[in-house]
Amino acid sequence: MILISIIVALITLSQIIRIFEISNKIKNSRESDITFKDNDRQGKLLLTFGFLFIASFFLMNAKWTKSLLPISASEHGHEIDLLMNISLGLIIIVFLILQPVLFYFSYKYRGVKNRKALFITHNNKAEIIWTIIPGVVLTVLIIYGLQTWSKVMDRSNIDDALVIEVYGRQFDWTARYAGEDNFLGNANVRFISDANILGVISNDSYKSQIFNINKKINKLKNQISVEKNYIKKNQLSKRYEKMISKKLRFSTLKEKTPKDLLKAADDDLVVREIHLPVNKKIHMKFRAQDVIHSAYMPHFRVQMNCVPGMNTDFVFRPTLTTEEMRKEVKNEDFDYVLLCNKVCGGAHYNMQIKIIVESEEKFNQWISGQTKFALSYLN
Ligand SMILES: [Cu+2]
Repeated sequence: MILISIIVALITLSQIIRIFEISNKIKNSRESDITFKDNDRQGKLLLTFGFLFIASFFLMNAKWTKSLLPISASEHGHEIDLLMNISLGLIIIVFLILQPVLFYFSYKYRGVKNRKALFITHNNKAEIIWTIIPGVVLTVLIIYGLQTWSKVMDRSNIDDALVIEVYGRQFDWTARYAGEDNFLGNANVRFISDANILGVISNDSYKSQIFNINKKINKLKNQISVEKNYIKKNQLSKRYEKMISKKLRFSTLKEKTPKDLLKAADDDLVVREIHLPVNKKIHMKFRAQDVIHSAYMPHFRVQMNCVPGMNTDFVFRPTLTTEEMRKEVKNEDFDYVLLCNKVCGGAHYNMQIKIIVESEEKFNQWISGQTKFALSYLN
């Protein structure tokens, strides 16, 4: 139906143009001739369009301004907002001066009988003015932007920051707190198992992996010793060799991990909900398992890509607790959230984890109730 309508519309249009051409022929005038009546009509149309255009700007502003970023709840968030507001403000001011003038002048200086256009080929003064003013404004804006950026990305004095790892995979997030030593243990994708979804390398996770591999190796050994069929025996031997080299890989990975990092993993806490103490510096480190994800926390003005095989991080300080924010937005059910902001697959839209910002006492209470990584291997 849509296709047919388009075709019919096109045919109609071509017919109208033909009629126009024929009527011109009859009147003995050329198509390119422009009468003063045409000029007058075009000028008035431009003015009308200009009015509607500016009106639509105000209308869209009124309707959609609330869809911009939510209230900022982090220290650097206010600086990013200020930068954004100044840039956007300048653009709007220039827009509101230039656009109405453009349309008004098109109307005011439309072709009228006996009015002749001025013929100006060049004006140095005008050239200098319209080059220097935008040049200076843009330079100031860019320097200001770079300064804000380097302030936001500042990595000095982060030793006292609370270290949290955020781990993305299709389609959920897991967090790991560094524990009492505030030091995260190493992790590797080979160490991932049902009990260790982040692949943390510790003495316990190594032992558990080796235990499972040994079990498989022993089972294969027994199978090989009783197997009579030559082909099957061969297949089993190949699997046996693979298991042996797998075991070797685990040992190498463990040996490569410094002793203090192996220990550092023991007090790590793997959790499915992020808690942040208010007004404390957070050093968030990001990893991904499968594809590129992007950790986005709109209220904290934080977004960082999570890339498999690569470590990224961000330092920020939340300034409003969940309770305070609930009052601010007048919504009892409000919760901070970390969303995936990179289309990463089928359930991307639902890839999120709740964040709770609370007082330091409440935070300590919560974290003392979490299970240390080493203890998760006890049972
Ligand atoms: Cu994702």
